[in-house]
Amino acid sequence: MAFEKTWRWFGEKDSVKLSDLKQMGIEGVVTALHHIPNGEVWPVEEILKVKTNIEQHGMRWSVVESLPVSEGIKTRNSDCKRLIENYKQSIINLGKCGVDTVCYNFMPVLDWVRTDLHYKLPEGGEVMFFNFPLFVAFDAYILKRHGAENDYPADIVAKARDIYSKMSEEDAEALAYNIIVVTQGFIDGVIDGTVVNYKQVFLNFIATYKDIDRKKLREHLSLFLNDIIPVAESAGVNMCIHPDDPPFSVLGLPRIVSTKDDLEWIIKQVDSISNGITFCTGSLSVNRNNDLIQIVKSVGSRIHFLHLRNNQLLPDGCFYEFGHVDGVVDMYAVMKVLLEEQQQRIIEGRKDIRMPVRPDHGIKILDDYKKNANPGYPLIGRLKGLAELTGMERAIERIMNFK
Ligand code: DNO
Repeated sequence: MAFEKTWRWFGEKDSVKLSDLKQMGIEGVVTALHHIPNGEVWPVEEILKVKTNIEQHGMRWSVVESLPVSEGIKTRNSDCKRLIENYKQSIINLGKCGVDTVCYNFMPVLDWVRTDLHYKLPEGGEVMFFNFPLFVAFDAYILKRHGAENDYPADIVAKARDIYSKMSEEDAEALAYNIIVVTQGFIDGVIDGTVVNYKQVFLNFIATYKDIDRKKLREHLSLFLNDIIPVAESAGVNMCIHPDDPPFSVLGLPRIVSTKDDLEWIIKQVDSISNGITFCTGSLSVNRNNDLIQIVKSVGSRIHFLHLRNNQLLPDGCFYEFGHVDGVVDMYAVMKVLLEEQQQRIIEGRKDIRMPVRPDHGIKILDDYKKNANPGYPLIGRLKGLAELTGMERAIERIMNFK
């Protein structure tokens, strides 16, 4: 049957054009209304404009990535009610337009985080790197977050101190800018390039979590799910939460979408197909204890969207992204168990058998150097990944005699 092949597209400003995607064998587009400010309703007319444009290019709008969950919902501040009403209305509007899969995340303040956006591989490609001690140096000594040293293991803090003592002021500033602004701006994070005093603004956001621990954040997620999932269900929309990237606490903030246990807990909060998961191999595999096969076996029936990519893991919590089928993720085994899940859906006569997949991130190679793509989203590197994944998928289907 094969998964629906999709591609993340950042709208008209993306260096890859919609008209290019068909040539690449793409069936569905993953995008968002990036021009609507975080927390505001996505109007039907705006949704339809994007949808029609995609359809005129012979594809479908497969997945919304992301409909951002505002900080006010995660912290349940005084604006929470209005924000949730707006969120519901956006889901209703998407459903009306026939856009039926919505990816979101519940990571406090920061979405994904990397310390180096241009790590050179010996072969000449470029990937993104997360250096844990360097990240701690950012938190404790560049950002100077109060009490940061107590939030990380002592040996990592010692390494962070050493790294910081050898850092130039320019490098320190560039690191902060990459973490707070560059990686977050294009995905509609809390801070974009227009904020002047971004380190202070970032610290202010972190401070709003001072009374929110893991338990409290879970409570907030549960309340959110209980509010929005019934609405999504009647709108015919499947919500799918994206795992934390990386899947552990950073900046002293709780992260609650990191493990099999977390995912099992989430789907139990509201027993509905609409309460689903984005299965991101890159994010989950950074925790060596996460057994991706077991995760699919446990929560597979609620997986609505696949992000496939790979990592190389290093000591001290460090890792870098790598080729889609090479690295710590046994992509063959993962692909096989996901295809089995799809077969199961066909047998059960479920409607959601598309299981949209996108090659997540990619190695910057060749002509990618001439283009100005968002970090992690080079054209050729991702296309190579898609080709590798598709080949693997075809071979498994043939060997397994899948329909
Ligand atoms: C990064 C992405 C994430 C993802 C969001 C989903 O490249 O994988 O930013 O889109 O977490 O809400």
